[in-house]
Amino acid sequence: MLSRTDLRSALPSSAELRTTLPRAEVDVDQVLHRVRPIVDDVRARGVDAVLDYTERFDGVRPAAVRVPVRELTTALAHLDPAVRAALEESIARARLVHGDQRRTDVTTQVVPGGTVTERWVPVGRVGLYVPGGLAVYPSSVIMNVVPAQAAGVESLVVCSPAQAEFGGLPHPAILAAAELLGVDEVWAVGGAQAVALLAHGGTDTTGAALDPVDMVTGPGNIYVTAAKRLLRGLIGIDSEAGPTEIAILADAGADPVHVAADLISQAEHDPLAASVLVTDSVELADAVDAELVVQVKATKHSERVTTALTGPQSGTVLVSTVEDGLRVVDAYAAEHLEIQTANARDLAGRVRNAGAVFVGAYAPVSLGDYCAGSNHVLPTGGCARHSSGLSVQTFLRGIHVVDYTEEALREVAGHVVALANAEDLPAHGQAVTARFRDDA
Ligand code: HSO
Ligand code: ZN
Repeated sequence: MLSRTDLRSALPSSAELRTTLPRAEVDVDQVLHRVRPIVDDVRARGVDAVLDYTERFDGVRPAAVRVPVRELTTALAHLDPAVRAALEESIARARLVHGDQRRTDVTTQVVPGGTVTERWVPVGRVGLYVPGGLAVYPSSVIMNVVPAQAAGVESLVVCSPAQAEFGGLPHPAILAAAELLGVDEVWAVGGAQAVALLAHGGTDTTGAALDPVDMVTGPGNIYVTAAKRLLRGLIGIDSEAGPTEIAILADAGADPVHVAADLISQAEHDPLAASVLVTDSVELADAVDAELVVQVKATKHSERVTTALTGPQSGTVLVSTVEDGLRVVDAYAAEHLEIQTANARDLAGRVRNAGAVFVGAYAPVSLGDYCAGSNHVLPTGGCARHSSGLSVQTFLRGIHVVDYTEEALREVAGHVVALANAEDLPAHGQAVTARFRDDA
């Protein structure tokens, strides 16, 4: 079922691997020209423009875009108790992990009387985007809100598309999750228009104000990503989210039933999702293929899964050793990487590039999606080579506080002047010497 790339005779270099390995092509640039007018229109016309786009794209024109707080309470009251319990467990585990990520301010004494303190200050106001689309993601509300709250972000607003079948409100599970997390500002808006509204602010038909945010995080479709790209700078963003990816590094000892199930689990998100198996065992590759045929037939979203698994972004990569496999998955830099080999823990400790690593037979990606405590908003498209998933750090800025006494400045003045002159910026040096004019 999966196409095969055979790298057993020779392993390409990392740079070559990046272009050899299956990967989805998502060209955000190609939709920028359609998204720019939407962003401009929302800046000019605010909520009126938002309502026009919501009507056009989501097929509903809500009476108000700001969701009344009572709708959040109602949604939680009607939530299936089993789902509520699961969300609560997910929140508790995520709070444990993200609570441990908090930073402390560090003061370094550079010289006697001269210190630099790095102060970690949370972003003031953050907009969290929760997509609609093929699935509903209350779990993503958790994965965005928990690190922001743990960082100390004071003001949080959630945006999620208005849904015609819920009378223009976002999906009730999203509202219930916001309520569970203590977020009471939710706006029923999705797509590029949501990012534009968050960035520029606006006033609802009811008079409710959406204050502009400093940062927008959370995954979305290509239009949301394009809007984030256009507005980056005015607002901070997390990394641009592409379709989800799973890579599994497995040897002959892996269970093909588990491997197939995990490949399918992420393929279920999106016809463009990538499922990649890297193995040194042809027997395992064959067994996984056979198992995929059986499991895909039985799975609910069989059509979507088949498209994803047979697309050019998915496939099996055959390598001659697990060590070569490690090089392959490092070059691929998957959003999610499972290691199902002997010594999985050891290998996991040596991985350089992955959004998150899942160790051994009992840590499937879907555990991480919901209930491991880890974050599931992770870098895709190879961005794991340079970026991390959402964490407390995403929502903090380190501010250097420079504190020098007269003596400490005097001691280094000559060096400042020398560097200033070398850069032909003598006024820089004079700003220091002006303080010591009376010195001989
Ligand atoms: N696997 C997705 C997250 C998710 N899965 C949400 C289920 N719900 C991207 O990491
Ligand atoms: Zn998932």
